[in-house]
Amino acid sequence: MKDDILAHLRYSLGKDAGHAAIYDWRMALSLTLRDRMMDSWFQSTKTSYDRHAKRVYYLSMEFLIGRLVEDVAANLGLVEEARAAVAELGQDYDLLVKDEPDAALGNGGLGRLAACFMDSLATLGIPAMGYGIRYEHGLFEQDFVEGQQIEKPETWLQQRHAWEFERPEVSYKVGFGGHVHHHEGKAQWHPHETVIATAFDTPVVGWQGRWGNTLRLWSARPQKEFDLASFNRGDYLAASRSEALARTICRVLYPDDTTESGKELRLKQEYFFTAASIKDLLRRFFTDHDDIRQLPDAAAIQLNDTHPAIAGPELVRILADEHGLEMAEAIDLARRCLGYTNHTLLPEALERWPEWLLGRVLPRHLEIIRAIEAGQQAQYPGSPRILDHGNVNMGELAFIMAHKVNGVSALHTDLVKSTVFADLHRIHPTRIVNQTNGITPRRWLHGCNPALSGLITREIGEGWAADLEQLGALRTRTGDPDFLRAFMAAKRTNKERLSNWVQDHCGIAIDPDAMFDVQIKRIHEYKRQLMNILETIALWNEMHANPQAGWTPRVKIFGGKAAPGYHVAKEIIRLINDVAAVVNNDPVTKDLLKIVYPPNYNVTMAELLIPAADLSEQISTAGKEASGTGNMKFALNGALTIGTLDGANVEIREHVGAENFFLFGLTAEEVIERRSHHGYARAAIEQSPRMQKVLAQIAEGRFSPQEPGRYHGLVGNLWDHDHFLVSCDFDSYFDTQRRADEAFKHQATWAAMALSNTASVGWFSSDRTIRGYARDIWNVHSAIDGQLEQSA
Ligand code: CR1
Repeated sequence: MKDDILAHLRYSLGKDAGHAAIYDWRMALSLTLRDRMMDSWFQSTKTSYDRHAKRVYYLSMEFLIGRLVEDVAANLGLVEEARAAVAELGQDYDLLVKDEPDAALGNGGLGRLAACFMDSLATLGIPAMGYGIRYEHGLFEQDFVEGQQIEKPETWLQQRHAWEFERPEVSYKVGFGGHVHHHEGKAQWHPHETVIATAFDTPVVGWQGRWGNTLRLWSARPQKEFDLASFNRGDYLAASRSEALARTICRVLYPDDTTESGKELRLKQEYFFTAASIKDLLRRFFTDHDDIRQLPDAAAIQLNDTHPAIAGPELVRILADEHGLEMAEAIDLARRCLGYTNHTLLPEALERWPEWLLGRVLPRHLEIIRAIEAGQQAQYPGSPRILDHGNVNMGELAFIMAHKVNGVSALHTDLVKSTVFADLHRIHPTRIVNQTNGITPRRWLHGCNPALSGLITREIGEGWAADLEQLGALRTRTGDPDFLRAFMAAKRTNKERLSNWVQDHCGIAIDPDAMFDVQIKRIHEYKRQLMNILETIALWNEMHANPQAGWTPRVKIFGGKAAPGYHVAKEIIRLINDVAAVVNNDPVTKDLLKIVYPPNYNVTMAELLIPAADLSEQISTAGKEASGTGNMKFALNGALTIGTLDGANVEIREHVGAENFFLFGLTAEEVIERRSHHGYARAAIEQSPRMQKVLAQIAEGRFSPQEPGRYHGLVGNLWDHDHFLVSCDFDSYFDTQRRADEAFKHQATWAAMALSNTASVGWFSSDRTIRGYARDIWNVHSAIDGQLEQSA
């Protein structure tokens, strides 16, 4: 490996060892590891072709990949060898690992889920391809200036991306606008603008390198490089018009998380990558088929939320306009290929495009959507409308064009059936299925927590990494004091690692013996970071008044970004930072309470924080969090959850046992009931002196003395509206936190509870999730024997 790294340094980077910068070394190491993926990758592709295997095509606007060096090295079993080779070359392996940009081509859970799925598909040996967009700028970089979030462009592609292969020959035209020509019952779309989609492939090799799939990300380039005639006339702007469209299409990831964005550019992004992906999979299909009617036997196309929902009409367009199928048959055939995953019930997140806009950008697709609508209404009169009040409802479109629709946790799926898609569910009672989310144990235990995974492997062998339910064997160790001590020692190692990092990066000294209480996720009202900071203030008040009362010392850790246009979320960020500035400087509570909010939370930071957490905050308003996946990562790494009965919390609690989970708050049903009472927030606050005091302090400017009125709006909204019921759950949240304090004082019992979590969440592996999709939705098989037989 050492020789290979040196060869790459010389021949791929053009450097000799004496002049190489850290970037060069990291690239040389990455390319060396990439080389070692090739045999498995080629062999997998060949096997898929030889067997005419049905493939999964996972269409997603987001893949939140993070760093890859260690991930690849671990999957190939090469970590020790790589570390040694780098050391022999006089370099620091950990520094090289840290030099890699965190590829943030996603916003949050939806994008990270797609990345975990790619890992599991490869590990299970399921022939699959992920399709997405190669954004030039990933999710913005967050900084805090005077406690306020500011956004800076992210620049991961300013340096070469080590893992990808550009495929200039894999290019397709994607059109926009123009008109439709109808002649003798045939339709022909003549787009007005065209861009070229070019593929960039990243190999994704699963555990132990047994199988490799491809993540194919599309980049846009202009059809004509530039218009030389215009250029020569001196009209430089006209000369580069087509270039401008192409560049903007894959310029940035939209930073909205669960909010709809009505931007024409976003619609173009969605169509761009969907159209290229469908062309690509059809080209592959025709290499070994000649009858388009066999497509459902060869391709399972999964729509990750509605973002690629235009795949339905696009496939119908190709089948009808290019292959001459009757419209009804085309619709039916397309449906048999398509599955749709719903990730949220928030009404503001359900995509709707103005009909005029969709018609202008995709005129033929609008006609097809009308045909789909007409077919549905003819067969099921009174069915919910796709076209409605001048809008195109992408949720209804995706539902009607999919043979299976799935939610992402048991509770969420029930709510999908009873709320957003209630009427469609009545018409199609077998279409909606549940597939509870999962996480890859390779990155989220083996990779990020060497201390704990080493201990587990010594205890039960290493089979757990590919069969996470083997962790169940650890349940018998909850009564073994030696093992519990070792388990807590691993936690302690991770807490020390984090404490050092916090000291270096935030300048805050934290005590590894304190309880590390962590809430990391996008900032959103429904996720209730606001309730967490209010509880922190209440706790601080009581600690300050009575510092000798035997408190459990706490470190409250926050991480997460707000969508740039989401004003309230940004106010919450500022409040957390303002409160931190006051609390962290209080000499009375200095050994009892600290608040830490490092900026720019991302996958890499999650890998540091999660293994060090004692308490996992999963406190959303019940009925609002579709699943959550951070909740699974924390439990797997031995944190206890404080949480509501929301999303996958419900199932996590069932697996770990009620006695090992700090439950509080209203249920989803109670939330709905409570909202029907006029003035519920005011009534709740009036019954809580503790909350009243906190709100008064904020409103009086206790945390913003330079600008006492800074949070009037935020506080006023809690009294008068409080749509997410912070007021109603506050007291039970506070009390439950004190129960957690008590439990933490008894470290031996705490250890047993924490171990019960690790031992009981094997079911939340994304391998189990993917087995479920393979069986219930895709009807695909593993190319590795025995891989799908485990429970799904
Ligand atoms: C949900 O909010 C879920 C992920 C992945 C998010 C979260 O609860 O875990 O999806 N939804 O399923 C989302 O981003 C656009 O919607």
